[in-house]
Parts: sequence; structure tokens; C-alpha cells
Amino acid sequence: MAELILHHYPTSPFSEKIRLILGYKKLAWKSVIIPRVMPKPDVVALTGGYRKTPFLQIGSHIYCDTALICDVLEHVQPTPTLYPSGHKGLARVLAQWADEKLFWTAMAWNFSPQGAAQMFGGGAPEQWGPLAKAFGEDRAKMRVAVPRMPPADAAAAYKSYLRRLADMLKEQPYLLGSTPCIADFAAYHPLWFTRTQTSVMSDILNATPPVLAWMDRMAAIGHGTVEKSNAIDSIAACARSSGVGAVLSSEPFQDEHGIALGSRVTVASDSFGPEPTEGELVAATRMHYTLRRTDDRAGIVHVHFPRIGYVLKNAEA
Ligand SMILES: N[C@@H](CCC(=O)N[C@@H](CS)C(=O)NCC(=O)O)C(=O)O
Repeated sequence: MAELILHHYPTSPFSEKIRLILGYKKLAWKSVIIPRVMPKPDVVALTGGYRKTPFLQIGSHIYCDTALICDVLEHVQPTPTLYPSGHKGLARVLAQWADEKLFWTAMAWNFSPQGAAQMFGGGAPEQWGPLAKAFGEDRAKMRVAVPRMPPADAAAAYKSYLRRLADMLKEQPYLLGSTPCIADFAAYHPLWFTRTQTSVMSDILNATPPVLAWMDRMAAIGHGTVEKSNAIDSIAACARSSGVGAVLSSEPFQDEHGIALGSRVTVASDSFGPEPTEGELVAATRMHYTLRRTDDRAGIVHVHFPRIGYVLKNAEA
């Protein structure tokens, strides 16, 4: 199989989710560091428009969104599993809650004035410099349907969520049993951001010692075997591996839109990061979409998205 190339940046929480899963499954992977804000021409050469972080490249196939990347990694390396038998539905639902509710609550807390000051070099907002301004403007454009939560409301909700996690960890080392599953990786990454990137805000974790102990166990999993790469090499690898890197089955076709395979379509996130990817619809299964597109530098690229959280439209309509 072609190599796994993760396009990410160190401070990205969703990337930490995938880095740890790569470690849990003892996988070797290549690391390409991408920009935190737009413009991202090398990212868009591969994705065709999608700009969120991270995404996974296997040959000329690009897998967008960590929910789909988790399914792909499960196919690539089925053991240890992310989806424990008997708890598959529960694990996915808990992971979805963590990636959405818990994530946005934690981020509202993390980016309270003190946390933001730590991220952007200290002092008052006027002293933060151009990076902070660019970051704020970039993220504001991405928030299509994500409500803003004032830090005080976020504090109360975050504390409740941490108590709920602590309750699940009272009699077992991981959220759903004796081994980590998709729910642990999804719940961990927003808390990892609090603890490591905005540590001035991390006292909130101290009221729930079982959560801190679980975080230590999660951190100890590590990131697997990493080799540095770069955007230019990964685009070249995509161009020369046309057709290589399909992991998910493209059958059976599940049509919910009246859009036939072969149509020109767009796929875009329904809530955060609305930049669409346009291409030919070559698969729409119960779990994912695949678009085929051609790029001047990357050649023929297959870009995959989960169905949940993404909107499919006919580009010609
Ligand atoms: N649902 C997406 C969320 C990804 C996401 O929001 N990532 C953040 C970084 S952790 C992002 O894309 N921020 C803007 C950027 O990096 O351009 C997933 O699971 O992959």
C-alpha cells in the first residue's frame, strides 16, 4: 500500500486525535506541516477546496475530516480496533458529541482572553501582532453555523462535561472499557489543547483527577513512527500514483439527492470551513462521498468526504 501522509500542524487538536490513533495502531506515517490560515495553495492542490486540518493522503487519494480518516485507518490496520464490538454505536455517538459539543465548548474556554494571550505571545490584544489578527479573521470566515459561546457560559458547560467524563472513568481506565476507542481519541483532543496549548486555562481540569489520569494514559500512546516530508513531495507523490490509495469500497451507491454518479458536484462542510470541493461524483455510499478532479500539479485526485456533516450539491444546477 502507498504510504500514509498526514497533512497537519502541531497545535491542531483534530490533528492530535489522528496522530494518537496512528500511534495506537502502531503505524508509520509521513508528516507534512500545512499553514494554520488561508491561503493554502498546496493544500487546495490536493483537496480541490477543502481547507480544514488535518487530511490524510494515500497515493492519489485524499481523505477529508477526522471521522472519515478514522474509518480509513481502521481499514488499513484493523487491530487494535477503534470501534469495540458491542459498543460501536455508542462509541460513534460519543465521539460525535466530543468532536462537536465538547470541542467548541473547550475552545471557547481555551480562547478566553488569557488563553488567547498565551497563544499569541502574551500581553493585551493590541500587542498580539499580525498573526493573531490574521487568525481571528480567518476563523471568523469559517464559522458558518457555529454559535459563539461567551467564556463564562463555556466554563460552566466545560466543567459539567469534565464531570461526565470523570464519571465514565470511575471504574474503568478508558471511556467505554479497558481499552481506548474512537470516543477516547475524540474526547481527548480538546482537553489536550487546554492542557498543552493554553496551559494558563488548564486549572479547570484539576477538579476531575480521573480525567487527568486518563489524559496521561492517552498521551502515553504516542504518535507512531513519523518521518518528515513536505508539500512539494506529497503533491509529486500524488501526481505519480494515479489510481493508488483507494481504501474504502465505492459500492453500493446510495442516492438520497437524485444526483447520478458521473455528475459534476460540490461537497462542502455544513458548519465550519465552508469552502467547497468540486469534481465528478464517482461514489456515494452510506458513509462517504468520493469526487474525482484533475489538478495541474497533483494530477487526477480522488477526494473523499464523510456524508455526515457535509452537503452534496449539483454543480450544474
Ligand atoms: N470535522 C473536522 C474538524 C476539523 C477542524 O475543525 N480542524 C481545525 C483545526 S484543529 C481547522 O481546520 N482549523 C482551520 C484550519 O486549520 O485551516 C474534522 O473532524 O476533521
